[in-house]
Order: sequence, then structure tokens, then C-alpha cells
Amino acid sequence: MTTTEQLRTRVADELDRARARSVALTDAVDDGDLVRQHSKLMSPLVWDLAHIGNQEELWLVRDVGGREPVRHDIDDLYDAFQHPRADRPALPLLSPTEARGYVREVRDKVLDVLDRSPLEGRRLEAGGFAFGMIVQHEQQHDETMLATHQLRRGAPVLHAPPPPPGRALPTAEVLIPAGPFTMGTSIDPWALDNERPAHDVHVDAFVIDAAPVTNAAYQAFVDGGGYDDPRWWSPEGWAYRVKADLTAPRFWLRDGDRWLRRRFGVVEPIPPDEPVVHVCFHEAAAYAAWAGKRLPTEPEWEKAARFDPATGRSRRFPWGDEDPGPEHANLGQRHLSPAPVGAYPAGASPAGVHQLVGDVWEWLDTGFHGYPGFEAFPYREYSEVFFGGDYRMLRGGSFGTDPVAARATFRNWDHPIRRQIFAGFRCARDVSIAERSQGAVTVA
Ligand code: AVJ
Ligand code: FE
Repeated sequence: MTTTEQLRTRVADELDRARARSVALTDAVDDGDLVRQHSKLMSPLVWDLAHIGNQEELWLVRDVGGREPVRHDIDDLYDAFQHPRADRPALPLLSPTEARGYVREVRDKVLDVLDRSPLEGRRLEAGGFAFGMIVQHEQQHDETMLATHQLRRGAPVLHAPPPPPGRALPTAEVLIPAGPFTMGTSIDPWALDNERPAHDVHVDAFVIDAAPVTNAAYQAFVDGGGYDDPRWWSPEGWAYRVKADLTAPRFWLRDGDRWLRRRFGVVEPIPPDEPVVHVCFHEAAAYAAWAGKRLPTEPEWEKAARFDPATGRSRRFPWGDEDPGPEHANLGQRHLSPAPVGAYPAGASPAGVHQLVGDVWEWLDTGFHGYPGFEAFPYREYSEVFFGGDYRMLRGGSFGTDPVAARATFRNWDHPIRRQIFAGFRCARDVSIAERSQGAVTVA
């Protein structure tokens, strides 16, 4: 049993943890770097900071708390739908000092609202869901700010210990037998609208890689001429590869006959056993075709991540229902890179699939749609307005994702050309006729 007091303490802790990260990411650079646009794809960091505060004000101070606005005059500036990222530096934004003061003022009021909220159920005004949504919103923007840091030029300002070492996995691939599983959730209290409701999905037997594709494997595709052979690319992917002159993952640098990478301001050799990161959907799909495979679909990924054959239940995480600890997954910006394959044996799924959660977001060959019975909550602009758009799903979270936004039902999406996010992939394939006739697969 979780009492309201325990829930209140948990919410307060999560709000604190998110804010500590936002402060660390914005205090790491000077004011010039806060207001500068490091890439047309990203907002100035100071926009993210004030936007975090503005969303918190809208949902928690005004809606849940029923209080007077703190700054109603800036709502428009920090509405992501009013101003595309590329235009944000030209807006009359709050200065770094003003933005810091604003988020502090909002937070003080929010802690007072928290003390007076019942936190029961999903009714918006009760606050139980709204606080969780706002914690996740801040953490999601903290991952976006981390991506902005990766795009920033100049000396390194972020530091973290290296990830734990990898180890060999028993098999390269895992077979997931045919059958139904429960996708999505109707019970996770902080699940967002697009994760709901739980529903049964039949998934044919398929084979999935036991780990994400590594830098070494991906480099074989690069060095083998994969970027020069349209056979591996979809027509749309090839058109983008030509237009953007793609030759390797973003942040890889040619150094004579070897590759280096730039990572948070450091140029370094590319660790062969780490999952490849900073590839777009088209690059991932081309690699998969070159390897004689394909990308998983979203139901395949979620079944590999959640289905427990012993009980027939879907878990919250590959390892079980308990929240991620440092032994389970590379999450929460504890390390500033993916971890080598095999680094998290305790995080494997019952079927033996590793590193589904953490390390890198995984591109999937599925567009963004609502589940059957979807209801927009609490606002259409979180998910619904993106349904059917030019997006592909990403699952599992990255080293930059906080555990609070990394449950195995969590759905992320982006344009198939995006490379600045911490995205990699793993491959899947259909079951071969030989594997079927060997009886390795039961076809339901
Ligand atoms: C779910 C990561 C695609 O960053 O655009 C942040 C999350 N929504 N503020 C995004 C989000 C509103 C969203 N993604
Ligand atoms: Fe936002």
C-alpha cells in the first residue's frame, strides 16, 4: 500500500531530482552558451529551461492548484507549437537570470500545491497524474538539453564515469515464439496517454538481436560501401542519404584510415563494443537490409521487452516490475555514452534479450498511432496531433533518459531523418523455413 504521504514524498523527490539535472545542464555553460542556438534542430538551452517552468506553471500552479498565473504574459513564447525550434533564438526570451528566477518561483508554488493535493486517481485536479506528467516532461527536456550539449562546440563541460564493461552474450539472436501478449498499460499511474490502454496483440514468431547493433558491426557496413549502394536503402532513405551527403553516423570523424568520434567535446577512438548511436531511421533500415534482416516492429519490440512466458504477463521492465537500478540499465545520464554489449546481465528479458532499456533509443519500423481505445489526456498536443505524421517509433530510452520516463511501455517518436537524438537500433528477422521445420518455433 502506498499512502498519500508516501506518494507526496516520492513526487517531491522526483521534482527535486529533475530540477537538479536541469540546473546541472544549464549551470555547466556560461550565459552566452545558454542563449546561443547550437543547432537549428534545437532550442537555446534557456528556452528549454523557461519552457519547463511554464509547463509546470500551466498544469500544476494553474490547473491543479487553481492559483493565479505567475507569468501569463510569456505563455505564447514557450508554447512549442507557436514557434518552431529554429525561430526560438529570435524571440524576446527571458534572460538566463530571469529564467532561473521564474522556474524557482513556479517550483515554490508547486510544492505548496503538492501539500494540498489529494493525488488520487487520474482526475487532473487531484494531481496524481499531473505531477507525474510534469516530472517526466522536465526529464524529457533534460534529455533534449543533453542532445544540445552534444551538438555544442568547444571544450567539454560535462563529466561522468565510464559505463561498466561488457561481456560476451551466449547467443547473438533470440527467438520469440508466436502468440498474443498484452501491449500498453491501463494501470501504470504515470503512463502517458499514448501508452494506454492495455490491449492484446498477436505477434508472429520472430527472431531479434540479443543486443543493439555495435559500432564495430556498423563500421563493417560503412567500410564495406554500404553508404554507396542504393540496394540497401529505401527510395526515401537513399534520397535523404544523397541530399544530406551521409557517409557515417553523425559525430564520426575520418582520421586517415580510421574513424574517431566527437562526444560531448572529446574526440576519441570509437569503442567497438558499444551500441552505435546517432544514426537516423534510414541508416538503421539500410544496415538491417545489408545484414539480411529488418528493423523490429513496435509490437515485436514490446513483446521482446515485456512478455514473461512463465506467467503470460507483460512486465513493466524486461527484468520485472521494479524500477530500474544501476545494475539493470544505463539510464539517467550516469554515464555519457552507451555501455558495451553485455554490460547489464541483470537487465535482460526472460527470453534473454539484453539492453532493451537504456543505452540507445531503438528505431522501429512502425509509425505513430493511438492504440485501440486511445483517449487524449490531458491534452491533444502531447500525442494525438502527431498520429499518422512522418514519424517512426523509438523505444527503450538512452543513457540520457531518466528512469522515470523509461518504462517498457514508454513510446517515443521522431522524424526518420533525425540523428542528433541518442538513437541506435537492433535488427530482427522472420523465422526461416529451416528453423520452422526443426520445430524450433511453434506457429500458433
Ligand atoms: C515525446 C520526446 C517526442 O520532446 O518533442 C516534450 C516530449 N512533449 N514536451 C518531444 C515532449 C512536450 C516529446 N517527445
Ligand atoms: Fe515540452
